[in-house]
Amino acid sequence: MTDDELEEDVVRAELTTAWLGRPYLYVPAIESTNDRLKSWAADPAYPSGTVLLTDYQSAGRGRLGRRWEAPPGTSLLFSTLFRPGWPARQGAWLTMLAGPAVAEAVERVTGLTAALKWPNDVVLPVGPAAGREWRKVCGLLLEATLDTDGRLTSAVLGIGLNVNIPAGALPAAATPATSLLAAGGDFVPRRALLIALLETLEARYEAIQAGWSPAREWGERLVTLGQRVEVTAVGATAPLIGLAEGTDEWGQLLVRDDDGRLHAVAAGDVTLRGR
Ligand code: BT5
Repeated sequence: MTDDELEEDVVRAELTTAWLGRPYLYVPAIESTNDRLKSWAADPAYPSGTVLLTDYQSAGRGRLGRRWEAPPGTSLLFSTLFRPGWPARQGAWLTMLAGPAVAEAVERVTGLTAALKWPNDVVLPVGPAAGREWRKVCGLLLEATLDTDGRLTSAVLGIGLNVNIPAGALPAAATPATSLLAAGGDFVPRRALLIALLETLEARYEAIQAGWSPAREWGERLVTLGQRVEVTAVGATAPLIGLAEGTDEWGQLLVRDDDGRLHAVAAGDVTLRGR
């Protein structure tokens, strides 16, 4: 048994959480953990907190029909089922709690510094403080189902975290990719990282249930804020260029364009254009 194995018996033996990852389900390979867990979401036999993890996805997905690529056995690729019952717009909070949870687990286990890029990336710094670049180490994919009252009956949160992908095997991507191995130089035991991540996720979800908002912690980790950005909003015809001034309670990015108008962007892609 190595500390990199993610099979059910070894993970269950070390799991420290109360309900997140219970059950914890592992398959060696699958099309997409999000797709499979979504197909199970209507079945009440799968409780809130169910985790499905794999070592390889043949059809891993990003947002908007994009692909998520990772060589077998190199990453954390998993999805978690939640049954929040929250109002629809609060759904963004699942992404907003997951970003800081991933960043904290990465920092705790590897000692690296992690940050967030709006709306759904975890990034690592490259290069000196002046002229620093950010590379994507993790992507989040949230897919929710609403009931007729507009409440979130179920939500599947997918996490793809590049752990031990060698620098030469990183996928070519719009936001340049990195892995914990490529950034830190050391092989990272995936099981310790997974256990830490399930803990940080559970703690934040429970804090929300107790009345906490993830907006502030999330906003504080966003490298996007204070930057000149080009935002391609979902459904928009032309990109919006301006200063990313802040975010609101529901995760929308507030961008001041060059005419001084403030725009709230709910979903889209951002390119950082420097200060
Ligand atoms: C995301 O989408 O970043 C969400 C990724 C979610 C993946 C997880 S893995 C477990 C679960 N099951 C699934 O099927 N998916 C979830 P988006 O922001 O659209 O970014 C996608 C883009 O990131 C792609 O178009 C590539 O440019 C780039 N990309 C692909 N693989 C990557 C990787 N391993 N590391 C960094 N960037 C990558």
